[in-house]
Order: sequence, then C-alpha cells, then structure tokens
Amino acid sequence: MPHVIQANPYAWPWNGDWRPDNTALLVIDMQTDFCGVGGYVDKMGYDISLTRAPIEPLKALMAALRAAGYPVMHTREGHRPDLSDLPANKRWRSRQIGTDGVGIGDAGPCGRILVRGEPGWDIIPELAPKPGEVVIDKPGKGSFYATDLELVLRTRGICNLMLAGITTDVCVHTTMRDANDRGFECLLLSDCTAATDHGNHLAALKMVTMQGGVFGAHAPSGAVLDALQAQVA
Ligand code: C5J
Repeated sequence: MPHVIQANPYAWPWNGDWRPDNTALLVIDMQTDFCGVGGYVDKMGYDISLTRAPIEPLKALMAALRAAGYPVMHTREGHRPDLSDLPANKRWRSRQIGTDGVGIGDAGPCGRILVRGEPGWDIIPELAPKPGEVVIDKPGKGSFYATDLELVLRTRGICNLMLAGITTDVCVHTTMRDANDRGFECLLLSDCTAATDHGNHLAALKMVTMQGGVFGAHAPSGAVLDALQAQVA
C-alpha cells in the first residue's frame, strides 16, 4: 500500500492511491527564457536566482521518481517561428516591460524570445528530458490549452499529477487549475516551483490551500522523497 504524502492542507492524494502507473510529475517550462542568463525573464529585469531556485531540488526529485518508475513529463512555452500562434496582445504586452522594447518573438541574447527552436526556448541542460519522456509544446500559459496533454495523460491512465517548474503564479498555477477542473488530483511541489516575485509564489501556494484544497495540495519535495522511501522500505 503506498504511503501518502504529507501535504497542505491534506495528506495527498485524497484517496491514498498513487503508483507509477497512475501518477506523473509534470515539470513546467524550465527553459532558459525563464531561468537562464540573457533569457526572457532576465531581460525583463527580474531576479533569475528566484526562478533558478527549483533546479537543485528538482534534479533530486526527478532522479528519485525516475528510479521508482514514475513518468516525468515536461512542457515548453513557445511560439511558431512565423508567430502565427502568438496573439497580438501577448506580443504587445511583452514589449512594454524592459528598456529596449524587445518582447516575445524579437531577437534577444538567447535568440528570438520564446520562439520554438531558439536556444532560449529550450529546457535548461540540467533538467533536460530523458529519451522517451513526453515533452509538451504549448503556446499559452496553461499546459492543456492547444496541446495534447490531456490525451497523453488519459491514455496512460494518469489521474494524479505532481506539478513543478516555473512560474508558480503563472504557468504552473494555470496548469494546476486546468488540471483540477479536469478531475486530476494535483500536488504542487513548493520548493520545485518559483515565481519572479517571492510574494506571488507564497500567495499562489496559499491559494491552493483554501476551501479544503481548492486546487489540490502542496508539499515540499522532501515529503515526496520520504513517502517514496517508505514505499520501498
Ligand atoms: C510566464 C511561465 N511567466 N512559464 N510563463 O510568462 O510561467
């Protein structure tokens, strides 16, 4: 019998049933554009030490989950090179921050910002997907919109989702909310996610805990590692 994960506001998952064939880790947007030097977040003037903070805990968690046979999946936010999937308002807004008027689709130090195939768009080497792992390319903040993520999860029988990556308050939260509405049981890994503003990170965690766990629960990765160890002991 699997050991539940000590989480907030309830021991996760709700029914105690998490196994490698019904539970996946989804690592959201650990791309150079969001946490690398010269990437989009860096260029906007935010402190990338915040968005880099999840890298080490994630490395350890991904290794442990892979070793225990749990699927690890990844997402990347990005647009087609011809920008035909980039809404004009998203592009306009991204050009309003920073000093040079450069935004999504424009050339930056890591290539064209958030454009598929560019160096800044790729997942950082430290957390690169292993061969055979699912990688979802998404044009928006949520991981379900205009992707086949739901089909992939349902086909594999996944009903429990552990969520990690960046940023807590934007792509991770949007994905968690969308997953929750689809009936997936969600666990947000608090030290494996981060925001460009620490207050927003904390607020996003708190939001999860309202109403008995309105979107699921959150826990530090250590709680998952402890439960995994207890499973094999
Ligand atoms: C943002 C993301 N923050 N991955 N994207 O624009 O959260």
